[in-house]
This record gives sequence, structure tokens and C-alpha cells, in this order.
Amino acid sequence: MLEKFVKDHYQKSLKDCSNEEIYIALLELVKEQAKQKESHAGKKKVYYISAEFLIGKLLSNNLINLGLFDTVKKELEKNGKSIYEIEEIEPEPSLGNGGLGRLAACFLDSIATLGIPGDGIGINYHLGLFKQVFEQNLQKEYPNPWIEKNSWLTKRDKSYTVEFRDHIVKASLYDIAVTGYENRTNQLHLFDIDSVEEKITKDGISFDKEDIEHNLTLFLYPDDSDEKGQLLRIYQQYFMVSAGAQLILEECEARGCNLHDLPDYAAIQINDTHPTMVIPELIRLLLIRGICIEEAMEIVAKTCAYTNHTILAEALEKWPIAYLQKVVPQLLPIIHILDNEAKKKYPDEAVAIIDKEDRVHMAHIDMHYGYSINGVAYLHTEILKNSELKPFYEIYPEKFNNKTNGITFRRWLLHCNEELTSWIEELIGNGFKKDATELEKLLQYQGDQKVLESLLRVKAEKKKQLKEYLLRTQGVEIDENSIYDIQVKRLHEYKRQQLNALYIIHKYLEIKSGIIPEKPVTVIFGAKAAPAYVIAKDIIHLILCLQELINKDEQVNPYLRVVMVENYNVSKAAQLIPACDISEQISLASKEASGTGNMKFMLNGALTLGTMDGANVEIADLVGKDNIYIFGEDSKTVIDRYAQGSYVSRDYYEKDTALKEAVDFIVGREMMAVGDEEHLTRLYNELLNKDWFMTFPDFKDYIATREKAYHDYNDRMEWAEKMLVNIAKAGFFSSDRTIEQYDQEIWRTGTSK
Ligand code: HBZ
Repeated sequence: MLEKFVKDHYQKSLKDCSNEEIYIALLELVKEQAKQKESHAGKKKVYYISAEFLIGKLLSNNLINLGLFDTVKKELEKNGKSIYEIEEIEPEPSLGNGGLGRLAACFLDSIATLGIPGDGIGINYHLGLFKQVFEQNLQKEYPNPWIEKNSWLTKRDKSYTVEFRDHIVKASLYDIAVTGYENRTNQLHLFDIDSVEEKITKDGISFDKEDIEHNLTLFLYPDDSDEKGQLLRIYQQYFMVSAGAQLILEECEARGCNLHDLPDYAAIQINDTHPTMVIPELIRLLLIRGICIEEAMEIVAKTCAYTNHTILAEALEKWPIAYLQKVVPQLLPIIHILDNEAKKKYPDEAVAIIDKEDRVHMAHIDMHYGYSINGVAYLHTEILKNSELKPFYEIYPEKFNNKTNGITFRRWLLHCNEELTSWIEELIGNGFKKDATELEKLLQYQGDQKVLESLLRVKAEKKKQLKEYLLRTQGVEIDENSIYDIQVKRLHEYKRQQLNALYIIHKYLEIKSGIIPEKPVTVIFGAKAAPAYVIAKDIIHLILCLQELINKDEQVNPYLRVVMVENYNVSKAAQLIPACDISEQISLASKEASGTGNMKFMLNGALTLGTMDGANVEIADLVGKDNIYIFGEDSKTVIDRYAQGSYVSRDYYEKDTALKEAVDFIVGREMMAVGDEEHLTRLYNELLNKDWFMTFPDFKDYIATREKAYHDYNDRMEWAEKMLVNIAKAGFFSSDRTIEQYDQEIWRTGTSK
């Protein structure tokens, strides 16, 4: 089919096309095929509004979803070409920071796959999350462009006017087709301004933050550590929601809505608080269209639903009224009305929209004026109800619900691990591709030595491929016979990459003292730190220094190696996850809302080493305690300790020699020889005097549990059985299940079964 396509379009045969030409041909072919699967919404449609959609490369996924992947792959092979080489040409859209953005992308895939009419609404950032480069063991940030002349974007002949206090801009609509797996095509609507100027960036990723005309859609979340950055973020958020709200009203009216019945035509899912201004904006637009304020408030409250992704107070947005006044003064009268009405009914300061310091609590708008509030894993939702959002739960118990996150198996199994997919297919057929719970059929092969051996062979093959990939892309050599122990996720203190680093130091010191591990270990990290997050960058520095020190040390490197993968992104995740033996999910209990990497690793046959946090709790429940490595204090202990304010990290340091040695090593002679004194000393002091995310209390148990996992690894049959149970039980974490629950319990479009 591709042969005919290139003949028609280029008057050339496939053999004579360059990989670039084939890539562009495939782009067009996919767009054409996807278009044929567009279909009208019924009455009610979902709008998933999000400041981030971390879609990653789309070519192969679209081919899989359209049922073309195998045919195209074979046709290319016949002509001496490789789909994998062509995949590499596609630039990667990194339109998100981490889990929240990736979740939005998985959700769009599942919405289309379940046949639900539902589109995404977001911003067409020209530069995705910065490109990370390591220089002198430090993270440096560079612009990360992704839009080329030919791309997934289709410019629509449609625009909306968005008014700020001091400018009016035109929001032009671009669409990216979202193909469902053997189902309908939906759209990801991304808004942009025509005047954006990529050339205004200088020295890495700096730019004039006040030049709104040229920077509005330039960057994903610019550094917002200062006022100008925060104002730009308000500009971006309002730009997205105002254009989005206009599009929603226009589409609903076209489907027959008279605006009074908007909740019958639209369910708007607000992904964290970044799109919260859609609530006052919709009210404003309904007022302009002649609906009175009381009714407008009611309509909007029946249309909007809010998802919370964090309990970290610093991540909950609170905008000073003065900032909103500078950017979107037209919303303030409405926000004041929302605040007054809420205060009349609920005088408790804890639930106020505008606080005593004149800041607007965005999440409070969502909770008072939305009909659903959900957390993203069982434990997270319980913590929201019982502590973080307790005052709201007391007022609106009926609004609270849990929707445990999920991942799309098309990308995180079928595409990233063809070998494992075939292995599963041979054993249980291909029903699992449509109904992930069918993976449980694998359980009948527990104890089947032949099957377990073949599973180990699949893993060994993926490990070999990762070794080759790291050699080719980063010039590092790893031992494919070592245990691959991987922690990949955004760099944040609560995720505790520093705890993993302390283990590495401990292990290094042990090897130096003559204690040789049973089996060599390769510890792999991938993480970007927010450019303004000082301690996170210090942790990266620590890891890079350990990498240099350990990999050069011939006494140690036969047994232990450290690799920090540069510029971790979606495609690197797809290389790393299938090759992993041990998945590090070691956040401080109560702090990781869910995690979704944990699900991807489990699905690919890695065992979790983790705390009882986020969705780890549900993984542990599903696989049972023999098939997971759990350590550390539980969320209740942690929450109580915070409440008492009684944690003193130095007490642990003084009492535990192994811990003391590991911590002291950070500022010791060996590290100073490869690292920078300022960074290392700051991190050392932070741990010793604060350790806000309580790594020290969990240190001992972490080491013991990690050692147990390494020991168990050597019984290959038993380990393979644990892998098998993890794969078999991963079906629950399909985002198809999550989306079915959103649809049945929140959106109620009446589409999914
Ligand atoms: O959302 C993550 C949670 O940390 C993770 O536990 C969860 O699995 C995932 C999906 O529900 N949250 C984020 O990724 N958050 C952000 O990336 C973020 C971005 C900009 C902000 C605040 C948070 O201003």
C-alpha cells in the first residue's frame, strides 16, 4: 500500500525514496486514513482540557491503532528499509513535564479506542520541555523544537479572539488526529498565535518574558520562579481556556444545544488546576449570551469536573488577585461573585476561594463550582478525603471519587515490546489487546518451566537491545548480564532519587571493603530537573559524579555501574522500560499521587521495589507480597510525623553508621575530586539538617529490601514466575479501564459499555 502511495505522490518507487521521504509519506498516509475514521459526536462530548499533552512520537502508534503497522513494516523490509530507522526521523513533541502530561496522552488514546466522542484542548507550544545536556556533571538546558514543515499538526481554518487587559490576540486552531485502536478518530486541539517567534530565545532557554506577542505559545511552562514568569503562565492558561471555551460552546450549539442544557452536551475534564479559569470564563461567555449569573453558575457547575494530581501544597496554584488583575481583569468580577457565594454558604476560611492574603485558590474554584473531584489512585483519594481536602469532603462528599490512573497498552506493550507481545499472544491469543484483563490467563503458566524460560529469553533480548541503544546513543557500555535496576521519572525530592544515590554509595563502599555482590548491578537513572529547582539539580550532579567515579574504578565497575541517561523522554522510556529487572518506585509514602511509570514497568515484567505509596499500593494488592518488594514507613506514619513536626534527620544520621558513612561520602575526598563543592555541600547540608522527604528513616529498610531483591534474582525460575504474575495482573492498569470508569461515573456520554 505504501508503494502505491509513494508512486501516486512522488512518482517514485519505495526503493528509491530516502527515509525522510518515506517518513513524510507515512505522515500523510496516516493522516488520510485517520480522517476516514472521524465521526460525529452523538449528543454529549468530552473535552479534556490540559496544559500538557505529552504525546511523544506518534508515527508507530498511529500505525498500530489504524491496523497498518505490520503491513507497513513488512513492506518497508521488502524494500530494504526499516521502520525503526524511519521512526528516528520523527521529532519528539515533549509537550509535558511528566506523569500528568503523559496521562493526558494515554487518556486521549483510550477515549478514541473506546469510541467515546472526546477531544483534547491545549496549547501548541513551539518548544517542548527543554532538551537536557550534561556538561561537567551538571544539567544544562537547551531549546527543544519539534514543529517542522511537515508535522502531525493540521492548521484549521478557525480562530477565536482572546482578550487580555492590554492585548487582543487571535487563537488559531491546530489539530492533531487521535487515532483509536481499531476505532474512531478524535482530535487534539492545540491553540497557537501566529506571531510567536522562536528566535527570541538566547543563551539556552532564556527569553524576554514580557514579550507576550512573541512568547505566548513559545515554551511549555516557562520558569515561573519570578513574577514575570507567573504572569506569562496566567497568559497561557487564559489563552487556552478562553479559546477552548469558545470552541466548546460553538460545537455544542452546532449539535443543537441551547446553552441552558450545556451539561447534556459537554463534560469538561479539568486536568489539575492549570485550566481552572475555564470556569469563570464559561460563566462570562454565558452572561454575554444573555444567561443570568445564577443560572450560568449552575450550568457550569454541572459541566466541569476536576482531577487532582498532587497533595504537595506548593504545587497547588494560588494566583495573587493583583496578577489576575494585570492579565485578565474581566474575570475578577466573576471570581469575586464565586468567592462571595461560597463564603456565604461556607464561612470556613479553609474553603475560601480568595484568602486573607488576596490570593485566589484555583483548586477551590474547581471544588465549589464543579460536579466531580477525583484523585488518581485509591490511597491518594483517601488522603484527599481524610486530610488534604477534608473540609471540602465534609461539604461535598458526593463529589469525591477515585479514578486510579492507567496507561495505554498500545504504546507501553504492543509498540515498545513486540517480543513480549508475541510471547503473550502465543500463549493466550490476542484477546488481551482489546480486553487487558485477559492477561490473567497467563497465570495458568505459573510453574511451567518452558514458558518461564522463554519469558527470561524475552527479557534478555530487551536487555541486549538496551545495551546496544545506550552504546549507540550515549557511548556507554553496560553489562547485559547484570541486573538492570531503573529509576526514571522527573527529578523531585519527594520521588527520592537521593535515596537511590545513598544506596549506590553504600554499595560502593561495601565493594571497596571487599564485600562482593552476588550479581553485578547496573543502576540506571533518567530525569530532568526543573531549571529553577536548585536541590533537584544538585541531586543530578551527585548522580553524575557517582557515575564518573564508579565507572572509572576498576575495583568496583565489574560489580556496579551507574548510568544517567541524558534527555530522558517518552522514546527513551520506551527503550528502558522493557529491559528493566527492578523498577524503583521509592517516593515518600503519601506524596506520589499515583505514579504511572510503576504500571509500565510491571506490564513489561519488572518487579517493583517501592514504598506503600500511590498506585504501588494497588500493585501490591494485585500481585501479592511475594511478587513485589515493599519497604519503608507507611503513609499514616509519615502524615503523623509531619503533623507533629518532630522529624530530626540528624538523629538518624548519628545512630546509623552505614547511613552516616554514605551521607559523609557526598562531601568526601573522592567526590570532591570529580564534583563541585558548592553543589555537593548544599545537598549534604540539606539532607543532614532538613531531609524534608524523610530519606533517613527509610534508609535501612531500603537497603535490606533491595539486597533481598538482588538475592532473589539469582533463582531465575522463581524470579520468572514473579515476572509472570506481574504481567498477568497488569491488566487493571490499562487506561481503557480508567477511561471506562470516567465515562460511566463522571462524563456519562452513554458510549462505553
Ligand atoms: O501526575 C503527576 C503525579 O505526581 C503522579 O503521581 C501521577 O501519576 C501523575 C498522573 O496523575 N503529577 C505531575 O506530573 N505534575 C506535573 O507535571 C505538574 C506540572 C506543572 C505544575 C504542577 C505539576 O505546575
